[in-house]
Amino acid sequence: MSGSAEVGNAVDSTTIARQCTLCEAHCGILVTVEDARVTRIEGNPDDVLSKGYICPKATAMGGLHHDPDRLRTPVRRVGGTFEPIGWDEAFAEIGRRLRAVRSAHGPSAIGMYMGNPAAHSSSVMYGALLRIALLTRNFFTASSIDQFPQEFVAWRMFGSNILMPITDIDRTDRLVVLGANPAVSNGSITTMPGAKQRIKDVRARGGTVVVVDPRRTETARLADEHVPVRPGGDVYLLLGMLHVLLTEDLCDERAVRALCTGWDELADLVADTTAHRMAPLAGVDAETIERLARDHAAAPSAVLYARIGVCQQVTGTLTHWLVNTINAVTGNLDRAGGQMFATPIVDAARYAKYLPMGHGAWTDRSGTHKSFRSELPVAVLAEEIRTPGPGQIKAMITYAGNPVLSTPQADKLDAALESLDFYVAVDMYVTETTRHADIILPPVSALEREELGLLFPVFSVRNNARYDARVFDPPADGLDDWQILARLVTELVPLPGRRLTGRALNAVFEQFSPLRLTAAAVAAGPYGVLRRGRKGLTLGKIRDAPGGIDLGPLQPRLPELIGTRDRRAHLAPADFLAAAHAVLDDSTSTERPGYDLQLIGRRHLRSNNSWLHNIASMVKGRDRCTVLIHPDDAAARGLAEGDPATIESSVGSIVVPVEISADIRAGVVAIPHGWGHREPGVGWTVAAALPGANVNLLHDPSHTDALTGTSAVNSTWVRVQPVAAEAAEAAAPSEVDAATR
Ligand SMILES: Nc1nc2c(c(=O)[nH]1)N[C@H]1C(S)=C(S)[C@@H](COP(=O)(O)OP(=O)(O)OC[C@H]3O[C@@H](n4cnc5c(=O)[nH]c(N)nc54)[C@H](O)[C@@H]3O)O[C@H]1N2
Ligand SMILES: Nc1nc2c(c(=O)[nH]1)N[C@H]1C(S)=C(S)[C@@H](COP(=O)(O)OP(=O)(O)OC[C@H]3O[C@@H](n4cnc5c(=O)[nH]c(N)nc54)[C@H](O)[C@@H]3O)O[C@H]1N2
Ligand code: SF4
Ligand SMILES: [Mo]
Repeated sequence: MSGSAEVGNAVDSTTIARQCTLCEAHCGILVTVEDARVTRIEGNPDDVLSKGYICPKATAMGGLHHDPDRLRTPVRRVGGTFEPIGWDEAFAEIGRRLRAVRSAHGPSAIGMYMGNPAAHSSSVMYGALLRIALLTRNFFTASSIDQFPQEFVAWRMFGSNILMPITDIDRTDRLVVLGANPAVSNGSITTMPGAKQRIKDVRARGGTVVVVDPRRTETARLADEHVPVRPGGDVYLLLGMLHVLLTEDLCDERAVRALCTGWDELADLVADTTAHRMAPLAGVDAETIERLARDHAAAPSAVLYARIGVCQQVTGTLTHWLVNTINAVTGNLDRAGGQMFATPIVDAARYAKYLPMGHGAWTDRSGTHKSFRSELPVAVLAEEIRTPGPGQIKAMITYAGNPVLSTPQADKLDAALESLDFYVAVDMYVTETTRHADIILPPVSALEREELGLLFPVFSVRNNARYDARVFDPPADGLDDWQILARLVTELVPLPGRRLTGRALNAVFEQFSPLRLTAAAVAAGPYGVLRRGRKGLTLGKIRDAPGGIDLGPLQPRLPELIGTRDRRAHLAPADFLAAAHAVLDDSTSTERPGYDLQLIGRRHLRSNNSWLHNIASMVKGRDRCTVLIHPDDAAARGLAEGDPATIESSVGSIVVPVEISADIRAGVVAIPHGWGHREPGVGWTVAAALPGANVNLLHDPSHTDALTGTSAVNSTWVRVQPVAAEAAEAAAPSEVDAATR
C-alpha cells in the first residue's frame, strides 16, 4: 500500500485518502481496508473541493474492486465462452491479427471507440497515442453522444474546444440550469461535487435558482422556479430571451462590442424572435420568457448552465451557442459569478488553440457527417462496420466503452460487432459490447492505481490539485490501461531494434508512465517549481496533502486564453446564424406522424451509465428502469402504475414498467439509459438478474445535431401502450404503422 496518503493506521486497519473516480465530481474519499478488504468508504472532510461530500456510488469503488465477475487476466473467446490466456500470448495474437487487417484493407479498416471512463484516468494519454498510431479515419468516442456540441461551440466562439466555460456556481447571484440535473449528476463540464449544497447556498446568500427542464427534477425541487420546457424547445426560449435583451436595451452594448464580435448579426437574427412568437415553440409562455431575460440582465451576476439535456438534441450546438451568447451579452462572460475558465495545474487550455480541430478533414462514407477533433460521430459506427466497400471497418478496438448500451439503434451495432474479422476490448467486464470481442484485456482496478488527474481541474469550480493514492498494490502480473494501450501501440508501430516482450517492455514504458509525465508537466505548469521557484508545486507536495491543495477561486483570463485570430469572442459564427434561421423557418421537422410522445433520458443517484448495475448495493430497492409518464397520458392509454408498457419508436420497441408521476411534463416520457443486461454471454451476474431494457434500441442514429452529428437522444418521438394492446395490434398493423416504418 502507498503510505504517503495514509491518514490513519490502527493495528489491523489502514485508511487511505484518494478520490472516487466514477464521475466528474471526483469526490475525496477515505478508504478503510481491513484484512485486504475494503470495509468502509467515507467522504474526506479535508478534501479541498468536495469537503466531505460523497454520493451513494462512492462505495461501489470497493464493490468493483472485489467483484468476482471482474476480469483479472486477459481472456480469449473460444466458442461461446471466454478462457484465460497470458499477456504476451494475447498481445502477439492481437498484433498479428490487427496488422493483417491493416495490410489487407488499409489503416481505416481498424476502428476504435473510446468510452467515458477513459477520461477518468490519466491512461487516456495513451488512448490518444493509440489513436494516432492507428492513423484511422474511423475513430469514435462517447463525446459524440455527450459534449460535442459544447466543444464545437467553444471552438467557434473562443478558438479552442477546451475553452468550454465553467459555471461559477459558488459566487453567482442567479443560476439558471437548462438540461442538467446536477443534484443527481454532481455537475458535468463544471466539476461541482456536492452540487445540491452549492445550489442551496446560492439561495441562502440571497440569489435565485431557476431550472428549465421537461421534468421537475431533483435539482428543480431545490429551485425558486421550475420552467417545464418542451423537449428541444430551449433554442426558441433562448432566441426569445435574446430578443428581449437586445431590443429592450438591457445590455451594455459598448462593453460587449469591446470583447466580442457579432453584435449586429445577432440583433438581426433576433429582430423578430419575440417572446410571443417563440412561446408555443418553446412550450413556455411569453411572460416567463420575457421575465427570464430581464432578470438575467438585472442580476449583479447571473449564469445560464446547460448540459446534456440540451446537447443531445438536433439543436444541441445552437442551444449551447445561445447559452454562452446570453451570458456574454449580459456581461457574465469571464467574470466572477458568471462563466469562467480555470487555471489548472497543467494549463492545457492555454495551448489547445494550437491543436488542429480537423473539422471536415474527412467525413463518414455516406458524406453525412464531418470529422471533428479527428473523429466521426458514433451514430455512424454500426454503418461503417456493416456497409461493404473501401474504408469499411473490419477490426475494432474498444477501450472503456459499452456502446451497445450507450449509442442509438444498439441492435445494429450489436450485430455489426459480431460480424468483424477481429475485435479486441480493453475492459474489465464481459459486457453487452465486449462479449463480441476475440480478446478482452482487463486493466487493474481503480483502487490499484496511483495518479494525478489533469482533466477535471480544467473544469473545476475552484482551482485545485488532488492526488489519487493507491489503496492496493496491483497484482504482480497486472497491467494498467496505459500499459495495455502502450503495448497495443508497439504491436502496430514496432519499436526499432530487438523485439522486446513482457516485463522488459513494461520496464521501458515505466520511464514514460503518465505519473512521470504528469510530474514534469506540473513542475512546468502555472504553479510549478520551474515557474515559481522553491514555493512552487511538485508532484511530491501534492502527494503529501491527503485532501489536495486549494489554488483559489477562478480568475478572469479569457484574453490570455482566447484562440480566435482577432482575440475576440465570436457571438455570431455564420454557420450558426444559418442553422438558427433554418430552425426558425421549420420548427416541425423533427416530428414523426403516428408518434405522440417525446422520449427523454434520466439519471439516478445510484447508477453511472451502464456499468454499476453489477454491484448489489447500487441496484437494491425498486426497479429503476421504468417509463416515467404524466398521469393524464397514462390514463389516456389505460396504463396503471407498474403495468408493463410497450414503448415504440420508428426504429425499435422495448417493454418496461410504467411509473406515473406529475413531475414530468404531459406529452413527454423519460427512460434511463445503460440498462438491458439480458444478452446471452454477458459476464454480469447481478446485473443480468435485474436487466431492465436498452432504451437505445429506440433512438434513431440519423436523428442528430446537424453541426456535430451528436446523437439527439433527448427528443425521440415514441408511442406508449399497454403490452396487451400492442400484441393485439401486431395482428393487424395500422396504416400509421405502415407509413412510418
Ligand atoms: N439514451 C442515452 N444514451 C446515452 C446517454 C443518455 O443520456 N441517453 N448518455 C451518454 C453519455 S453522457 C455517456 S458519457 C455515454 C457513456 O457511454 P460509454 O462510455 O460507451 O459506456 P459506459 O456505460 O460508461 O461503459 C464504460 C465501460 O468501461 C468499462 N470501464 C470502467 N472503468 C474502466 C477502466 O478504468 N478501464 C477500462 N479499460 N474500462 C473501464 C466498464 O466496464 C464499461 O464496460 O453514454 C451515452 N449514452
Ligand atoms: N448519478 C449519476 N451521475 C452521473 C451519471 C450517471 O449516469 N449517474 N453520468 C455522468 C455523465 S457521463 C454525464 S455526461 C453527466 C450528465 O450530467 P447532466 O447533464 O446533469 O445529466 P442528466 O441527469 O442526464 O440531466 C439532463 C437533464 O436534461 C433534461 N432534458 C431532457 N431534454 C431536455 C430539453 O430538451 N431541454 C431541457 N432544458 N432539458 C432537457 C432531463 O430531464 C434531465 O433532467 O452526469 C454524470 N454523473
Ligand atoms: S458524486 Fe458520487 S460517484 Fe461522483 S465522484 Fe462523488 S462519490 Fe463518486
Ligand atoms: Mo457523459
